[in-house]
Amino acid sequence: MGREAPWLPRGGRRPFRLLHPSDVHLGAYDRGSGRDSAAHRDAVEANLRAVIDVGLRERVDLVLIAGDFFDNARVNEETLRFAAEQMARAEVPVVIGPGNHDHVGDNSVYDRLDLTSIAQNLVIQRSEAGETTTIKELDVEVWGRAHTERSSDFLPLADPPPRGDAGWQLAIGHGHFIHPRAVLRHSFHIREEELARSQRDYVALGHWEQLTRVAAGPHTTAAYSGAPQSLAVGSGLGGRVLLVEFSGEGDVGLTAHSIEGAEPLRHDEIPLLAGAPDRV
Ligand SMILES: [Mn+2]
Repeated sequence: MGREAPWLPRGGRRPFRLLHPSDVHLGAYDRGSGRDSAAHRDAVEANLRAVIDVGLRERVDLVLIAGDFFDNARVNEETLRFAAEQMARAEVPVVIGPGNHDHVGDNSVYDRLDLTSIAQNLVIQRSEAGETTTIKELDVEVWGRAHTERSSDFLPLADPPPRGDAGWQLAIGHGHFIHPRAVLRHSFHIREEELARSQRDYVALGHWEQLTRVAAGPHTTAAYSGAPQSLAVGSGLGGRVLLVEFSGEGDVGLTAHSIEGAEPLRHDEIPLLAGAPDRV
């Protein structure tokens, strides 16, 4: 925060507020999933409603969903419709960066129903090579690579293009941040050096259940929101969604809101994981 990145545009930038959830896993308990449970299904749906409620209450301007929004490609059609209705309820642009559970390509959950016909504010990023979504009225561009599940060595943050024309440059990454105790056999590596080189102001991360900031060089902020419903709830670090405030001076500040009414965690209260440049 309060840093002068060399790439910052001169003069002020347009302030805005972002909601960043990930790993909702909608439909994880649908009929036919092998985990059929009406009670769990209701809980997952309530989680998404609660996430959108935070966005409405906090008057966010944009929502970025950092992957694993759906649990699998066989979720019930009612789940697809429910998801689209909730996106529409957000009433601001919503960008989904597909993760490994809700990948694009062959047998994609996103090819079953045109969610954007119900939620006209929704953009689904579908390119494995990466694509940029422009939200002109906010002076924001969002870059991300979609998972296809074709290769386990997919690198979500590899080779982002240079910063574009918009004042705010964001990215979405769904993968496994490499830290000093990281398990390297896990797929979809994301490294501190890649985050720093990306020259993005903020990188919305997904794939982990637990809320954490990660090291991303001196000029980039990057964080996992964690899952709204998490095995880590008892730690106080699950059950969260991130509010990201971008100031006119170029600052990026996080607040982790609870979807269960616990106290919000301010930026510096959110744990920060170091990178591990020597681990290969
Ligand atoms: Mn994942």
